[in-house]
Amino acid sequence: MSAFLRPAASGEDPSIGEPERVTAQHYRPVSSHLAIAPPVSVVIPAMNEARNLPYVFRTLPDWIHEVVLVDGDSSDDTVRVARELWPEVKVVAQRGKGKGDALISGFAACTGDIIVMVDADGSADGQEIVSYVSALVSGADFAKGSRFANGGGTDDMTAIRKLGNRVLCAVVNAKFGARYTDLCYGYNAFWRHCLDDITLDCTGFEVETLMNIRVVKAGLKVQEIPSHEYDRIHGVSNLRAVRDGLRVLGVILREKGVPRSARAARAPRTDLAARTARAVSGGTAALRVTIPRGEVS
Ligand SMILES: Nc1nc2c(ncn2[C@@H]2O[C@H](COP(=O)(O)OP(=O)(O)O)[C@@H](O)[C@H]2O)c(=O)[nH]1
Ligand SMILES: [Mg+2]
Repeated sequence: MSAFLRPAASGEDPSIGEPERVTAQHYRPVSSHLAIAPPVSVVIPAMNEARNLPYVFRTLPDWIHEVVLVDGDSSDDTVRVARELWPEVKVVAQRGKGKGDALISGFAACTGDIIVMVDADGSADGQEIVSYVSALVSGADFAKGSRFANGGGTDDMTAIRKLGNRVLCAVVNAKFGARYTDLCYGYNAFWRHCLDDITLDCTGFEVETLMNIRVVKAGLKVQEIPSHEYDRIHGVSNLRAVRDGLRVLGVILREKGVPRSARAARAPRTDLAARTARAVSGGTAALRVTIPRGEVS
């Protein structure tokens, strides 16, 4: 993986006083890809994932601005382990139920300009975050993980889940004019401003589908990121293929015919340079998640 570099601070330049000859030694990496680094919040919904968290945190890059863990009333040591592994972790105690509810609470607690959604079961490799962030700083509004884009993959999906995901993805593409290769995948990232356009109002595993539909309806620029989903390390999935597949279908049917938001109809969209400048200077946009539904500690 190529490194993107930034100039070393004064006093660190090994070639002061010599003719200019730029080499990698003159630079310190910001990350493996990035020359600019907006503050990145990672949101981790977790319900009884204490045994998996060491694997998850181990892969997170050290340039992350903050980690927000949304605890779904875990009966194991999820919160204690998270605090041990990442002492600055922001823990949100989820008041409602469901992954969607957890993510909405987590988004509300984020202070970064970019928000990344990462599962707590060890299926997501935090080293991929740089690819998501790269797409966002290069102009995408929403970086959507895909296990079925070229370069992606999955070890974690049963045949029935693959089939269901494929059919539901085809329906979304046909109904909403999207060109997705994956639909129900939890590894995504976006500029915070996207939340202004996709007010979220769901509680369960249908949350990713709802987001994927609403970003298209809002006219946001979506880029798929090839991603590999590993097997959950310990425990079993909370998802039930039929029950949750029907919930996803329900969302797709309900969303059909909902008018594009007024903001989406407005063109042109926010200028990238202005957004990037805002991000680099640490500015934050207003966040439209109306009810903060968890206690942060
Ligand atoms: N806080 C919270 N997290 C949840 C809830 N349901 C699922 N999760 C988390 O969401 C992530 C994905 O859930 P998982 O059971 O692995 O579903 P799958 O990846 O679709 O098989 C995991 O990190 C779970 O711990 C919930 O109700 N509350
Ligand atoms: Mg999982």
